[in-house]
Amino acid sequence: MHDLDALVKDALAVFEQAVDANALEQVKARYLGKSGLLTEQLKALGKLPAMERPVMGARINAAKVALETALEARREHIRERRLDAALREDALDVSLPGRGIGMGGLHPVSRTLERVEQIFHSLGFEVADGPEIETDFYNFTALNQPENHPARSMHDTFYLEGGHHLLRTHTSPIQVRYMQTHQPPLRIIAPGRVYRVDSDATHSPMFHQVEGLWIDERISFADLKGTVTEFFRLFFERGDLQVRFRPSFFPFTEPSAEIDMSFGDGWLEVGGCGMVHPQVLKNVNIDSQRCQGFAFGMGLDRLTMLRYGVNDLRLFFENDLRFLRQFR
Ligand code: 2NL
Repeated sequence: MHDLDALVKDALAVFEQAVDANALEQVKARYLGKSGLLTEQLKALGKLPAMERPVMGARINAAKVALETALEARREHIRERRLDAALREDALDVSLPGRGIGMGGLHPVSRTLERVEQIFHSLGFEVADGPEIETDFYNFTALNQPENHPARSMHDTFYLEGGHHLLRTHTSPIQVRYMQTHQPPLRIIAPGRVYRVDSDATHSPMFHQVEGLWIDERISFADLKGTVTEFFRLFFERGDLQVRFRPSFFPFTEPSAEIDMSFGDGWLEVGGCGMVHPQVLKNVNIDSQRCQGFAFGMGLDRLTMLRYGVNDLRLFFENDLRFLRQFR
């Protein structure tokens, strides 16, 4: 008798200790399993005198019901605890502020390009485009560049495998293609990436250029000076900016000049220009007796450095957000 009460009391305590479903089924077997403690009591019933059996049987059954009730209660408790834990795990605090979508911005060189396009558009120029991979003809031959010119060497120009194609070294080929498909009057700028074998603080193997071209029946060097001067005054927002044209040489223009602008006490070279060489016009089937015009070229990266006071060209191509964010 006493034995049975103690057994029930023990079992209830042990069930309470079980922390998960597995542990609970293990301890259940210890009492209610095939050779569990309570099962053994039932088996022993047969050995009791017949008179004692009904009373003892009823008591054992009551103990069994008590254990099963306690087991079910504990199972339910464990289930609830598991659900609570899962809910807590997945909980999200809907009151937290969102992470936000990072605001992008234009690269400083892109900002310069947009500004250059806007200014030249106000002066009546269209924007032309073309491939970065070019042939020898469009990059050099059409531009009156002699076969043995040093710019054509592998030391200065990136040639593709096979040697038939190259990465354009200036945006002039855009203008050559445009002249092949359009007759004067034509007035375009040709901006884009260009490539040269060169790399230091002031030279990147890839950089950006914008060239311009205006061809009609009587476009003169005076038009060149007026257009280029007006561009630099608008770009740097200085109506008193001085621009000077210093004699120079390019195979594709005659006469040719370097473009300098006033900067502090001195001058800064900001581009090159000239009257388009008659041979270049002949190469694209424009009548050089009837038409003439000017061309110019300048570096977009250089313009950007001057406008924002950046002293190392490489900063534009390292994609360091601490640098780029300053231009938003
Ligand atoms: C410079 C010099 C220049 C040109 C580019 C050009 C284009 C054609 C015909 C004739 Cl299709 N000329 N372009 C002319 C003179 C100078 O660029 O210092 N660029 C950064």
